[in-house]
Amino acid sequence: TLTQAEKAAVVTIWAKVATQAEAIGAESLERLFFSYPSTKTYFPHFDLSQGSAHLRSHGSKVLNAIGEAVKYVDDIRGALAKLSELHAYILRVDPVNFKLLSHCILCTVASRYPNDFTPEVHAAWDKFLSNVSSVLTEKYR
Ligand code: ZNH
Repeated sequence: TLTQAEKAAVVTIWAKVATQAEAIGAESLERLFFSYPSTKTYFPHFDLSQGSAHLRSHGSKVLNAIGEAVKYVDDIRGALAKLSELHAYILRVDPVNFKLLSHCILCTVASRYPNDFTPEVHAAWDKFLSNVSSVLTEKYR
């Protein structure tokens, strides 16, 4: 779990990210598919070209879910319960991919807000994304 200081850091960086959620979500996905091409296999039905409508709408869904986790940071499990079932039972995304996407989200945020991305914010954001990933992968069996 996050300390009070870590929660505060997450809320602060999220306030900036939320204003650009669609663009940041889309860029994170572009980075994911470009750096880790095997992740594209989950999206055969998407147009994955840079800036596509699919990337923007899916990117904004992913970031909105992260926003819910920020809002309910003390109950991420409850906030993301439905998504957790979706990823485990229906989508069956290999859990390793969550680390890759988290890394790409981290890079995107760092490159867009270099001055805000202090070591403390980096550490808190990384830990927070890792908590989100744990929740989304815990229903696997
Ligand atoms: Zn996921 C979907 C979130 C990760 C794959 N996702 C989804 C959605 C959301 C999400 C919100 C929508 C749902 C509905 O519609 O209902 N994810 C998310 C998050 C994360 C994720 C938050 C982390 C952080 N995913 C992921 C990964 C992968 C995925 C890693 C792989 C690679 N997802 C997916 C898919 C889908 C989803 C495939 C479906 C899409 C469509 O639309 O079809």
